[in-house]
Amino acid sequence: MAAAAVRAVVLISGTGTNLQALIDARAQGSLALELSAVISNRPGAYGLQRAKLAGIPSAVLQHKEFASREAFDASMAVAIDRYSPDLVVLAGFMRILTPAFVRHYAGRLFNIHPSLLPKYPGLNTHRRALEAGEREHGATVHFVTEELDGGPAVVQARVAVLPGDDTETLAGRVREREHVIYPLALQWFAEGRLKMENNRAWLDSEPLPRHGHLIDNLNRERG
Ligand code: NHR
Ligand code: GAR
Repeated sequence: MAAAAVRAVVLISGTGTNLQALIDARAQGSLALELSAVISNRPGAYGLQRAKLAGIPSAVLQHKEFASREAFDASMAVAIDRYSPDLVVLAGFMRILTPAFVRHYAGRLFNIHPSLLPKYPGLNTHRRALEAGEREHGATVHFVTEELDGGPAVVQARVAVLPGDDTETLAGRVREREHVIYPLALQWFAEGRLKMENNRAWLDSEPLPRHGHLIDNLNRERG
């Protein structure tokens, strides 16, 4: 008998290019995850179209329609748990999650954040990195904990900041790497190789470095 599929629910707020990267990785056979559902807090999110085109069920829960973050998160958990997922994937999801929600999915809740964490948690990371004159920037896949963008890192991709970069060009270069590292990290989880324990990420029973497994593109880009 074939092993039961590992099931993921993906949460989005926007364009959904990371969702698309997961859909494509799955189609190419490099990601052994069933994408069970996509949930958006914004009805106009283009990622909902991507889900539809890929034949993935979707739902919209608008945070504005709830009296509190707690009420929104509780409804989301109900919507998610209908699909009995093994993991929950934040892919450009823009609402901070309550401690109760995060605890409910502890060890099976992932985010991709557009910075080299622990640098630049929170919003507007590309602008802040440019303003600080950083020569390197990137993205980090991490386990989500109650500490915003502070959970254990799994994979980090570094890109060069190039002369003349603006937030758009830099974000584009980072996003291209996001589309590589998110499927990679989630495939490790799907294979049962990746765990969170003692606030640390473990791959094949070895602790990962604090910044996660590093994928470097600096030299290639600087030429
Ligand atoms: N929730 C917890 N508890 N822990 C994390 O690490 C989380 C999280 C929820 C989302 C993604 C994160 C990112 O990668 C993420 C990580 C939204 C905000 C934010 O300030 C900050 C970080 C992230 C996502 N959101 C505003 C809020 O009031 C709303 C902003 C908006 O709607 O545009 O929730 O960057
Ligand atoms: C990505 O760059 C992701 O890292 C970032 O938003 C973009 C979503 O793009 N996430 C956050 O900033 C979370 N607060 P996408 O919708 O095309 O995947």
